[in-house]
Amino acid sequence: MDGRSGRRYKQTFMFDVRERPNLVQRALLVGVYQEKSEETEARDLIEELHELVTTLGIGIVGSVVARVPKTNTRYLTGTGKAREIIDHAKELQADCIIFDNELSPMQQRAWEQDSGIAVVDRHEIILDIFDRRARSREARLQVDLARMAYSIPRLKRMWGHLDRQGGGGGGGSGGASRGEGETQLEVDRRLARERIGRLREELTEVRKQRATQRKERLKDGLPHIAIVGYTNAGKSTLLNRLTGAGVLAEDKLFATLDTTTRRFELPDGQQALLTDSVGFVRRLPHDLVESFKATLEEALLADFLLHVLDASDPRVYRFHETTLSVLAELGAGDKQSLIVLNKADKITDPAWRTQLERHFDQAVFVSAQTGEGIDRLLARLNEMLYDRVQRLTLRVPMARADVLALIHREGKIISTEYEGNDAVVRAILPKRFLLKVEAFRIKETPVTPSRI
Ligand SMILES: Nc1nc2c(ncn2[C@@H]2O[C@H](COP(=O)(O)OP(=O)(O)OP(=O)(O)O)[C@@H](O)[C@H]2O)c(=O)[nH]1
Ligand SMILES: [Mg+2]
Repeated sequence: MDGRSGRRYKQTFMFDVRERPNLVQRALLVGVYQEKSEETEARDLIEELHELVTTLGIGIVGSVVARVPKTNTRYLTGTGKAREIIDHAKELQADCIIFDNELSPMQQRAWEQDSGIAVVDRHEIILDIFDRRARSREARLQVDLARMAYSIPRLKRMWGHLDRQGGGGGGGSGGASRGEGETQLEVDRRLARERIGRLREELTEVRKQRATQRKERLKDGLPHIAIVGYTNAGKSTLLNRLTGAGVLAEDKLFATLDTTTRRFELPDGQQALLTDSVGFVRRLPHDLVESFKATLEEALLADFLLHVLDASDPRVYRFHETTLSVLAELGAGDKQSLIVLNKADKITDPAWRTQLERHFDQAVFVSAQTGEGIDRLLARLNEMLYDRVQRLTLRVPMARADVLALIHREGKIISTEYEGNDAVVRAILPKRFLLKVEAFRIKETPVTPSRI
């Protein structure tokens, strides 16, 4: 019974491109800005919205970027501009207007009433993309929660929309059907709130499991590196390249909505953990950031970040800034990080490479796809984690197989010589194991990272 009512929701709850792919096919994109200085930004954002909308398989028939010196509560734009945009949409036979700006539920309703077609905003488009991509239980719950939070204040609009669709033939009974709609609306709001409560409970459970896994990992004391970056930068491909994890990597926005952590080994033999997670985009809806906070927070818990950028894309500086601002929003703005300029194999213009080298002077160029530059990246990681290891010489009696095994397992052996019943081992060992081998230490040789 319960499951069935859940499904009914899914079908009627919100403007749902996923369930009704033929509902909209011809979208007009609209972006408005207030100050003259915001024009370039507004055009960039429309370009990004273009990509997001295309991801959903919706065709785009045109786009409007307009300056609106004073915002208006009813439409966001002034009445004249709204009329103009609606006329333009009609001319283009658009069946949907998609706003880059966030519309309040009231504004959305006003636009829909006046244009007679569906009107949505960037927020809803991103929610729909996340909805399509969510696979794991946690991602599913998080997306559902964000959708619910978005939908509650908009329920009226949705029912209005359906009423209009259903009631096309019986024009005279407007008053009665509105009364019915209102009752239905109340029921729906209550059900939606109950569902939010259930989703939160389930999420708490799922997160408990994750916290346990994290605790297990922390026990090992391994350094933890998180990969962050704009969506489609190549984060998952890099994780796969470094750790051999078989994470899905695709030429799609938001291919990854989950967190994957794998162990890998650095050239000096020390092990580290690497986490891949959700990509960022500009104006990531607040509800999504809220409900994905637990996933995104993996980045906060890492020792440092690998900030991956698609270096072959002319928008790379913007991608960089977007990621920095999302990190700041999450409270990870000041975390130590290393910039990885990925997709170096796709850079054809040497001047572009030089420009990037100047701009990101500490960055490492790599191609996660071909493996180019990966050695350099690993060497840099080694340097960054240098203070976590110790080079030492140990004299270990052969009978202490446990100690020899520990060095083998956790560190890197540089040489072994046998003297009587002892093994004299020169090795690099993570500092957290020093206590265990202290009794066998004979001398230390300091070493600079470059000699590792
Ligand atoms: N040419 C080239 N393509 C790459 C490289 N790295 C990744 N790609 C491609 O870029 C696309 C996106 O890669 P992903 O690894 O899925 O990117 P992501 O950053 O994990 O993306 P999201 O999970 O969507 O945020 C895929 O088609 C990859 O094959 C690279 O070094 N060179
Ligand atoms: Mg990914």
